[in-house]
Amino acid sequence: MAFASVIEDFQPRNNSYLLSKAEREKPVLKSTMVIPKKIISEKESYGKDDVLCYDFGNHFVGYVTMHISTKGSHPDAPAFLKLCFAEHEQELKENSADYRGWISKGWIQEEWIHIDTFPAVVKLPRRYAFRYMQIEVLDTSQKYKVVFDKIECEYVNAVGDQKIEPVQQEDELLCKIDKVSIRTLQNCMQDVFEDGPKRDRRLWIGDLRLQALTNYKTFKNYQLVKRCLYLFAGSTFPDGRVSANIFTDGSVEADDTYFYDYALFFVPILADYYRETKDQKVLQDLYDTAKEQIRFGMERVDQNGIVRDTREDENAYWCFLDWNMDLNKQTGAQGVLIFCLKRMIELAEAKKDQTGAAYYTQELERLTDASKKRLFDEKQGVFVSGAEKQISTMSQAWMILAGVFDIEMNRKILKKIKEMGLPYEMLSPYAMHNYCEALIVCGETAEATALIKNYWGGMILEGADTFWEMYNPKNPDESPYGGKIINSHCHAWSCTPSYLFREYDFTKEAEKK
Ligand code: RAM
Repeated sequence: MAFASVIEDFQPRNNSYLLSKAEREKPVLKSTMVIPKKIISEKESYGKDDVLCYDFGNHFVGYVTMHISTKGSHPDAPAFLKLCFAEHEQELKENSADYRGWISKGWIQEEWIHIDTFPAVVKLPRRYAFRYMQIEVLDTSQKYKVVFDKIECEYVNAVGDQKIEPVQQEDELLCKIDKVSIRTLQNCMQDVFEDGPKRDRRLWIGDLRLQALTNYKTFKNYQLVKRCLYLFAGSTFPDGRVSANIFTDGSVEADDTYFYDYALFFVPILADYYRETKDQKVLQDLYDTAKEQIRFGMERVDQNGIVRDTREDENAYWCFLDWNMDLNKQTGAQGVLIFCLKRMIELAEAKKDQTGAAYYTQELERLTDASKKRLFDEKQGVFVSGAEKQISTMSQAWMILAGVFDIEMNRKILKKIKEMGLPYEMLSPYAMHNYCEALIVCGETAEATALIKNYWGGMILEGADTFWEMYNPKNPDESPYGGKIINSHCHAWSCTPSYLFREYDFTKEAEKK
């Protein structure tokens, strides 16, 4: 399994003007020193086969330094240590040697190190995302043991100790969910909005859309969003398509992965940024990139006004939507395109591009009508997707978010899909967010609240300090990669409860009844 076949000799198209603007917005990271809250061990000095674990009491991202001395005779051999960093306690119980998944085991946060000279100050070169740090002493010698005098971590992120007003919620669990959401977002705000500070530690555009929205309601760090927009526009596929993610380690380079929905999200991200800032210069610089993404999106629309389904040369991830491999993406993709066309009209109007606005409005109508006519199954009262006419929750969610029907009809669709037992399980907080927002725009805030308490609250019950990239309450071992040890437990696309609580009026439904 992989997202896409590797494109040989892929050369991203880099635009030095846009990339220099991205560089200008690069944040200076704020840092604080933190030390463990407790140590799980009773000993003072450690020799062969001893294990100890530090609990930092919360999730941190940063650089660890160990101050180590010795006890006994003069060290006559190096100390040999194995270090494991875990975001969640459960990770410490897993054995990395058993991992056989399809993405690199290089992401597993563990090190084997030798220390030759004492006393030693060992500053580990890698940045870790963790709460727990376990040290296994593989060996010292019969003549000496090691003493860990001090372990400390330089905690880094783009926002530092900026305090966020807690959301007005009486409910204790909802307050906790809000706090954990904010911590999740904060720890992912580094040089760029990272998807997860353990993995992949880079800028993904589907994640960015939700991070930016939550950021506007909390940290209000416009500079970082601006930087990320310029990065996506500044390094693209050679034909101008926006890549699903960007590497910023060393030189800036677009990855050779294209997702239909992700590229289109450039449009709402720019439109949201413009709504927030009214920054004309950014609009001027990035309008054409947004236009291009709609053009590529429209290229896939057939003469009947419907986005074409998976082609022979593509796998299930031509469009992302969620990690559920069985999901047919056609109708979801159509919903995303309509959703983005609406936002493109907004951009065209802001840019005073009348011809553009007229064209997008006409296409919006064509695609909306076609969706009603060809993708909606009157008999069953829901949208269907693909040749197999698959009925999935994600298809309904995106058609609702796209506003293909009015609110009354959308409520009926929601009712139907619930009666059907929400087919094609949502596996990620990302998909769950989109379903949740669909409920809210239909006025079902009580139900959305219950879902947030159940789903995000479920992670808290399982000990989350930050929210995860993947959570399936029915299958705790769920991993899209073929091994849970590689999953990220601080993943920004799961931070959206803090956005939803502040964007929508959760008392509305109660009043209506
Ligand atoms: C994962 C990343 C990211 C997501 C993509 C689809 O590998 O962690 O969060 O956007 O896949």
